[in-house]
Amino acid sequence: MTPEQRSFFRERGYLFLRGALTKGQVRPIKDHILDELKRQKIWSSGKSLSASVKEMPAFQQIAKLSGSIKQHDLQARLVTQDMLSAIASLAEARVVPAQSQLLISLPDQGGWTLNGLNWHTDISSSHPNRPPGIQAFVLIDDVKDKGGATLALAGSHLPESQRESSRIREMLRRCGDMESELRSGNLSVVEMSGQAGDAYLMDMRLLHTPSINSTRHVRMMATVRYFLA
Ligand SMILES: O=C(O)CCC(=O)C(=O)O
Repeated sequence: MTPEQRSFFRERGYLFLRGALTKGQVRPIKDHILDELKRQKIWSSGKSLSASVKEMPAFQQIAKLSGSIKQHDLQARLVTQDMLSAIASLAEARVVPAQSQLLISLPDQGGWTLNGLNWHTDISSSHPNRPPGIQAFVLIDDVKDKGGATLALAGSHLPESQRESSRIREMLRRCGDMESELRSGNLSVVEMSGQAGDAYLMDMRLLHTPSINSTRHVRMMATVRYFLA
């Protein structure tokens, strides 16, 4: 980890790691997801096989798919020794692994929007000046912009933003002139798109949300959370 990467992470609350895993490392996970979508009669060869799953509201669909498709040894497959060292170095503390899960959305969930998303943090932070944990998001397949990648609000981990957290969430819900409001608060929306094998490391104080997959491709990502020991 370079000093620049460490200071970027401290300031923005996330770090992009291009090619953290090779395509060969993520390919078996992609194949498993596609096999399971077919076996469970949900989606195959570019077609939806289940009207009930297809018609679910976008975020309910993600929860349903992520709950019904399990990958054995997901954490060991996703987190290389290099990634683990990067996480420990950014945390500046010992970390322990917590939950890991697949994040899957079907294609064509509707028009992409920043309206009505579900911005949240997963755990509350007992200490405003250090992350309670670091969450890794790994792209199992290429995810294009507007392809349902997780969105994070860079800068929202800083103590001044945390104090303003309810105002920021309200602003994100209203989605008025959001860009200029975000800029004035030194905040920016990061879309975790990229190519298979890319990864994002995120300070768990950052507000984040699932997003709408407006593309014709299944969104396949996976996540592992690490808590500070
Ligand atoms: O991309 C998604 O589906 C949401 C991910 C999320 O909110 C989480 O893992 O905490």
